[in-house]
Amino acid sequence: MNRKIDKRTLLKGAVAAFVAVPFGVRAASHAGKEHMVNIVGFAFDPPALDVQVGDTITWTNKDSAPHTASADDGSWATGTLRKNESASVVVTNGMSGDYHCKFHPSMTAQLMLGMG
Ligand SMILES: [Cu+2]
Repeated sequence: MNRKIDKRTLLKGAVAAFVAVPFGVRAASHAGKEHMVNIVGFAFDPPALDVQVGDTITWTNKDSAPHTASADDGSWATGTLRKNESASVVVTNGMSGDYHCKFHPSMTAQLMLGMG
C-alpha cells in the first residue's frame, strides 16, 4: 500500500517537471529568430548583430583557414570551424556579447543582446 502511493507521487512529480520546462522556456523567449554570420576574409560579417534570448545564431566559415566564434569571457564558443563548416548557438540570458576567433585574436565582433 505505502509502496503504491510512493510510486504515484513520484510519477506525478516527473510529469510536472517535464511539463514545466518547455513552458518556462517559451515564456522567457520570443519567436526565436535565425541569424547568420559569415566568417570571410578573417572577419565576422556582420561584425555587430542585434539578438534576443531564444534566437539562434549560425556562423559559417567561408575562409580556407580554420576559425571559431568564442566569447571573450569563455561563456560560449562554436568550436573550430573549417572551410564551409557551420555551428549554431542559442542566445541565453546572461550570454556575453563580445567574441573573437581563438586562432586570430584580432578578429573580433559583438552580439548586442536585447531584452526580448
Ligand atoms: Cu580565425
